[in-house]
Amino acid sequence: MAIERTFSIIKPDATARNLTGKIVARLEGAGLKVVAQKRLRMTRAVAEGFYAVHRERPFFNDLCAFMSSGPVVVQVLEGEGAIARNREVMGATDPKKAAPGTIRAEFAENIERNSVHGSDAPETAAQEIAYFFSAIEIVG
Ligand code: 3AN
Repeated sequence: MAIERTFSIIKPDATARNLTGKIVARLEGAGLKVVAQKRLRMTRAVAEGFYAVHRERPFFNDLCAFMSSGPVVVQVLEGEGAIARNREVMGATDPKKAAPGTIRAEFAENIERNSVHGSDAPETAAQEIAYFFSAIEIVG
């Protein structure tokens, strides 16, 4: 399988509980390498731009309010099949459905406050990485 890059967010519910290191350890343990990382607070407009694809969904407003409610850690992860690997280690969107041992099963509070984001396809990974990082910030 090819080496890929994917985009990851450690969400405000996780930073509020000081779980950044524990989540990074899970990602690294799954064979993913952190090749870029920064902590920031999204404005409402930045969150709305990031989640524009969900604009028509009933949870869009709450999701953007949550994602701009506190600090996040945005990351670029690199590894073999990184996009699928990251989604495996994250677990299902709804922590009640997430497999045991996954980040969401262990740490997520509910379907919205679910601790991590990970890109779902190569096209979205490229878009999401470019939304937060410039090329010189990513060092493999
Ligand atoms: P995933 O992050 O697992 O790819 P998406 O892309 O379907 O899931 O949803 C984006 C984010 O929107 C989720 N991570 C979650 O925070 C939120 N979300 C998704 N579905 C719901 C829902 N039914 N109710 C509330 N929030 C949701």
